[in-house]
Amino acid sequence: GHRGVVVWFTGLSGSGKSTVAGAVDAKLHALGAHTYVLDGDNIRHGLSATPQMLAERHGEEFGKRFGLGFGAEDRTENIRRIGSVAQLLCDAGLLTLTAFVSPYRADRDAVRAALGEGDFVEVFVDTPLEVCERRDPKGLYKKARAGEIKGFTGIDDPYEAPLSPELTLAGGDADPGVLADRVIEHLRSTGKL
Ligand code: GGZ
Repeated sequence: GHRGVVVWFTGLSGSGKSTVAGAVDAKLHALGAHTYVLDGDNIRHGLSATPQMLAERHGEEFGKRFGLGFGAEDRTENIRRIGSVAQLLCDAGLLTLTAFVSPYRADRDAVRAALGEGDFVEVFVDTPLEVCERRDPKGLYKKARAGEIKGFTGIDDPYEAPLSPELTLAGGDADPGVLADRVIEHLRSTGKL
């Protein structure tokens, strides 16, 4: 048995955050741990839906007020909402994994402060931009280079790497399963598992 903890993956788009978080989730599940993964797939369609998505359901004005895009304030609010949900899941005793770019150090540090040291494990998925751009699973880097997407992290928007993450994974050409094992080993060695 374990108490709740938040394992917070941060890194560029295409760095492998979601893949590694998913692999950790599967392995921990097999060990009988109670886990939950928050990522773009379940958050940016719901809690942090886009202005356009909300406009369709509730009108233009509503979409503008509560929808979130990728501007600096929107990203900060996205991370605040996710941090808050992660804290609730953690309080409920779940081993919570989050996979968001979360490019701003201050936003991640605010989540750390809210959770308290010990309950927040920051994992920097340190994959070189060239590798992320070569992978380009959704073709977003290509669009960003072409100027079709403005403010794309790593291209024309900043990414502030963690200064002292609990764990750094060199995500360049490593197997996601091997990286997942390193996360699990960290949780074990620090008594969180
Ligand atoms: C960065 C963007 C952008 C911009 C859309 N910048 O590879 P993906 O597709 O699945 O990961 C990226 C995801 C980033 O959403 P997050 O909620 O993780 O971002 S943040 O923590 O900054 O709030 C990418 C896609 O959404 N995407 N536009 N401009 N990534």
